[in-house]
Amino acid sequence: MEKIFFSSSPSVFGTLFLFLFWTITIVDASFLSTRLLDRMMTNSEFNSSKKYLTQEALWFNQTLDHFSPYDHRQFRQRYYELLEHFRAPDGPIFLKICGESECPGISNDYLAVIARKFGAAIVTLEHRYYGKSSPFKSLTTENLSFLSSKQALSDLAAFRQYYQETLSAKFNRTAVENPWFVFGVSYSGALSAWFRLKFPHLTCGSLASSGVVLAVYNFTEFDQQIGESAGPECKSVLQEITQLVDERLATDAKGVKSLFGAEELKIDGDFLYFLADAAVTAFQYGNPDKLCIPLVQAKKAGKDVVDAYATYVKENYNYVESYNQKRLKDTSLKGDTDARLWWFQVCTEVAYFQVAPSNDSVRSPKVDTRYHLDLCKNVFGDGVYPDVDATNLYYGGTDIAGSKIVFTNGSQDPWRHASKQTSSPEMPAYIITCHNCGHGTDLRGCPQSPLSPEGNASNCTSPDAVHKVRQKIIYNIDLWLSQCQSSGRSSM
Ligand SMILES: *[C@@H]1O[C@H](CO)[C@@H](O)[C@H](O)[C@H]1NC(C)=O
Ligand SMILES: *[C@@H]1O[C@H](CO)[C@@H](O)[C@H](O)[C@H]1NC(C)=O
Ligand SMILES: *[C@@H]1O[C@H](CO)[C@@H](O)[C@H](O)[C@H]1NC(C)=O
Ligand SMILES: *[C@@H]1O[C@H](CO)[C@@H](O)[C@H](O)[C@H]1NC(C)=O
Ligand SMILES: *[C@@H]1O[C@H](CO)[C@@H](O)[C@H](O)[C@H]1NC(C)=O
Ligand SMILES: *[C@@H]1O[C@H](CO)[C@@H](O)[C@H](O)[C@H]1NC(C)=O
Ligand SMILES: *[C@@H]1O[C@H](CO)[C@@H](O)[C@H](O)[C@H]1NC(C)=O
Ligand SMILES: *[C@@H]1O[C@H](CO)[C@@H](O)[C@H](O)[C@H]1NC(C)=O
Ligand SMILES: CC(=O)N[C@H]1CO[C@H](CO)[C@@H](O)[C@@H]1O
Repeated sequence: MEKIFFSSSPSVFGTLFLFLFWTITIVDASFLSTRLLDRMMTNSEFNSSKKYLTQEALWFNQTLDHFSPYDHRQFRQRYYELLEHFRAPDGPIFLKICGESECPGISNDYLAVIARKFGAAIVTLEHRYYGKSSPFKSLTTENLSFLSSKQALSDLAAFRQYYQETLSAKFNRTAVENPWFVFGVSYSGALSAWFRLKFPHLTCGSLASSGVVLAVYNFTEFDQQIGESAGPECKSVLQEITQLVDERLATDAKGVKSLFGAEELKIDGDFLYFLADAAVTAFQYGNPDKLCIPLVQAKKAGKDVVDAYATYVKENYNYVESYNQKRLKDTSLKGDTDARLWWFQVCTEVAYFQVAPSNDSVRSPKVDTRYHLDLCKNVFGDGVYPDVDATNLYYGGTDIAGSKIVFTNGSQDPWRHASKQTSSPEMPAYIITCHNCGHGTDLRGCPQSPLSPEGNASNCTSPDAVHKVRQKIIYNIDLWLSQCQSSGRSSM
């Protein structure tokens, strides 16, 4: 099972070159790194039951519109800092980018282990609009016009300058820069890569864990990957369930929805999308057996597979309301705003429409392009649809012309088809291959279901696959930080 792909042929040269360079210059540090890491991972000091390392919010005055010459409005943006491991005053600063959800603190994941090793401070900035960083008290479509990845990247740049100045002032230093490194998982993994692309002078390098840098309109590979990750047996049960549910929707919609505790989903597409996602998350977050074993068992025992799936969904996927378009239209800041905000980004910039492929799909064929476009229009109004070509033109998609960016992916993660999966010079890509390796496994371990930020590599079916990629990550951070420091600037 365990297989690590290093680089595909066009990129071997680049990676090899870096490797040789590094062996000559800082070989001692490398062995130290590995040993230290092993010791730390077995160290009981690393309290994995603690969800957040800090939840003490700090605030920063951010510019609302980075691209207007005359709009000088500001809003309060939330951030966190962790100086516990910081080797003052010269240590590196790890900027952990928060993505498309509320950011309640600095989570206790593998990044904390790396930070300790490098004597790094960790700072994290909540994404504009999410959580407590909303510029407006009402999230109308008009008020969402400053919600974009471009604005978010400029937020990060402005924050990076502000924090550097604050830290320098604290230590009475002038004209000195600490070396920075940026990190992110998923959408924030894409932001991490794009930050290094657009602001190479502000960070020594970037880790884009499951970073979805390619905007995809009809994202059929997503459903195909679910089928592949499930394997033939589980896949065919999932397909049977889809077919039975589609039939029951035609005859007794209310009954089948209530079986899943989803009566509130009046639009059939919302219901079918919810059912598809409930299965997706099992694979995305590294818990395939929890879903597949009971389904396959039910099938073999001749039981009703729809009932078996309903049991799974009700026990493990309690997110019905975020699929309800009626709720998605709610513009108030009360309750959970994440779903509305992310759909806005989906409907304007990145799409990733998780449509059923025309053949052999796991999800219902009714989850199609039309469903997504109708949702965008219904929730946000006329004229709101994603221009993925413009997004890919701006960032380059998988042809991103960056440098010093590590891309990592999990073998069972459906999102990896929107990430950069092949190495290129100065941008190594690694895949973690194992039975429950999903989204962000390098930082979060396995399993992380349902949706928890922690994780423990010893719970992956191949801890060694995770371990090897983690060593590669450390190797790259070490290398790029040292190049940054030796050049006396935050970038080369
Ligand atoms: C990870 O999980 C294993 C087994 O569940 C446990 O023995 C180990 O202490 C955990 N490691 C960490 C770092 O939490
Ligand atoms: C780990 O953190 C949890 C939650 O903060 C706490 O209850 C527990 O006592 C801690 N354990 C250790 C060994 O420090
Ligand atoms: C942010 O702006 C407010 C109002 O203008 C001001 O009172 C506050 O001191 C500013 N905070 C920071 C951190 O600059
Ligand atoms: C935008 O939000 C503000 C409150 O922050 C509200 O007063 C205003 O009406 C909203 N604008 C629109 C067009 O809804
Ligand atoms: C910075 O300078 C101030 C004023 O000279 C002094 O009080 C403070 O202790 C210094 N801080 C550090 C960390 O050196
Ligand atoms: C997406 O799929 C729809 C429906 O199959 C099709 O009409 C459309 O042309 C596709 N768009 C792209 C950009 O592939
Ligand atoms: C449809 O899917 C089946 C099963 O995976 C496959 O055998 C067949 O070749 C596919 N047909 C097309 C047109 O892709
Ligand atoms: C690891 O697996 C064990 C046994 O299945 C489980 O009890 C534990 O909660 C898991 N740990 C994590 C961090 O998921
Ligand atoms: C770096 C790496 O191993 N990339 C692989 C990720 O998965 C795709 C599809 O299976 C391969 O084509 C890549 O080589």
